[in-house]
Amino acid sequence: MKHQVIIDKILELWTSSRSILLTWASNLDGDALGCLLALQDLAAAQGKDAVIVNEKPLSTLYDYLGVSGRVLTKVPEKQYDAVFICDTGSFEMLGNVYTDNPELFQLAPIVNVDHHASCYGDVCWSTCGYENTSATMMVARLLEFGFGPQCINKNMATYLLLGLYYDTECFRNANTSAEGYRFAAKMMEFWADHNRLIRNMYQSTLPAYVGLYGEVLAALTPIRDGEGVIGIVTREMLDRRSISIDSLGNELVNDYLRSVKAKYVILLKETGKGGYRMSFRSKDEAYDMRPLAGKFWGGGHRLASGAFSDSFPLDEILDIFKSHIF
Ligand SMILES: [Mn+2]
Repeated sequence: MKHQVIIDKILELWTSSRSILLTWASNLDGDALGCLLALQDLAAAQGKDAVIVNEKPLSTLYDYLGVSGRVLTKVPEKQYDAVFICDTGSFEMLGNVYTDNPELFQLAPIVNVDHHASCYGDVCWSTCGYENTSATMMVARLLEFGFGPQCINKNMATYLLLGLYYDTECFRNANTSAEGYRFAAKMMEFWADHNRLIRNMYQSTLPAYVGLYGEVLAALTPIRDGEGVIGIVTREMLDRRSISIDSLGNELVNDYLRSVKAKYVILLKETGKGGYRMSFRSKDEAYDMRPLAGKFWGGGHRLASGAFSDSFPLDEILDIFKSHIF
């Protein structure tokens, strides 16, 4: 289906719905969150009732937005005319929100807005490629086309810009595109609060976390003369600082570890049960992180992948990394 036909269908469904469920996969993902907050604000302005639900409470990383009360962890029992899912690859990724509400997902029309190649839902608008660097760019297009640019107020523009900054790491990763810059310029014209986003996304690390990052960075394990480096967050480091693993986000791997001169970096985070969460970041297309993540049944993108293991001890994991040939 042509994009415009799908956009028309989505707008038709939005317009005819009074009660809407908005949901997404990861409570960390600022792009999905930006989409849903903007849609909820639009719904409120139009006298609709839209609720945002995630299986987990919103990460404290977003405290600065003052919206944690808007994200529920259980779907309120009532009639829904439509379900909008943003930036999420499959129903299964919704976790409890999906598994606890089988009837809702069977009966209500499902709209899937995603900038990855996903295919599910009654109306699926999924585009991958340079033209949609973030899902918020798609939502902005829906809002502008359906209700005119004047429907995007300062808060909504800030939420939409958050999505772009989250997915491009503020124009620093391979998702960065000319369209992304144009979109950011447009959101700035709508008075998006760029300073607030930058201050809170990149300049608000608590001293205990900076201390943890310093300890990790001071003890890096090089692979093949520094071709790659591994950073390790141990359970003990976290416990000593009363830092929970869930509060870490991607800051350490994206902003600090990746600043080290190497082709690729790997971060291991030890969980309470002796398992390891793994993040892989490449800075060179020739270093595809997916096969390495695949050795631990993980996956993702060429330049950014993830995995989890609770079946290998640390020394075996390090041996697997060191013996991998790209
Ligand atoms: Mn996204």
